[in-house]
Amino acid sequence: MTLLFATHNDHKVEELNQLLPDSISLISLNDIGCEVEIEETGVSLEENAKIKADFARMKFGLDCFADDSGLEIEALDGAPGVYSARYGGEERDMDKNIQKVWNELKGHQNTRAWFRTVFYLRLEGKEYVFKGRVEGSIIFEKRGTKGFGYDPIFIPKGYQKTFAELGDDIKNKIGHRAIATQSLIKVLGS
Ligand code: ITT
Repeated sequence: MTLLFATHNDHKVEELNQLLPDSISLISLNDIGCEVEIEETGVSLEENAKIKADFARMKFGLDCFADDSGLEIEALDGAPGVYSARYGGEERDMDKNIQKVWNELKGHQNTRAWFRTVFYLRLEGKEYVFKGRVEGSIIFEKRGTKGFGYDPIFIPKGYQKTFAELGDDIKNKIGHRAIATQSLIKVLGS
């Protein structure tokens, strides 16, 4: 089956393509030439995932799903959270986003953090929500070149390296989207 993934983030598509069986092929908003920036006006990952999936369903009339994810830091009361993509400013610059995390976290002993994702699936008139979460901690330097976003400053619990050092093999086993994808696969029935 072909499923529309309502995202402009090619890193997410690449991750999901590695996780899904060959019988499910994804097309993204970039693949179908949709350049519209969907306004993520929700105050939670759940709301934004729904906004993105509903937009794609209305515009293209296809079964689809969307993901909204974010990094949540305990000492910052869950920030950047739903604002992860724009934490350092509207230009969505990851260097600025990471610098802001470091500025805000400076002086805190507690570096505990987690990534969280919410998938919202619209399939054959039904709606489904799947969630995934991975625990870890923040470091004050960037390490590694794999992955994307906050991966170079996030060390998952039980490891000594960042997601950007560990790469796909580990992230595809323990990552937040990997966990949510297991539930997605069950519903898609493959
Ligand atoms: P779409 O909305 O088009 O799907 P996006 O990049 O804007 O793409 P989100 O709204 O879900 O995605 O924003 C989440 C941000 O959180 C993203 O830009 C990254 O900075 C960060 N993030 C999400 N998942 C991540 C991951 O697995 N590793 C590192 N950072 C991640």
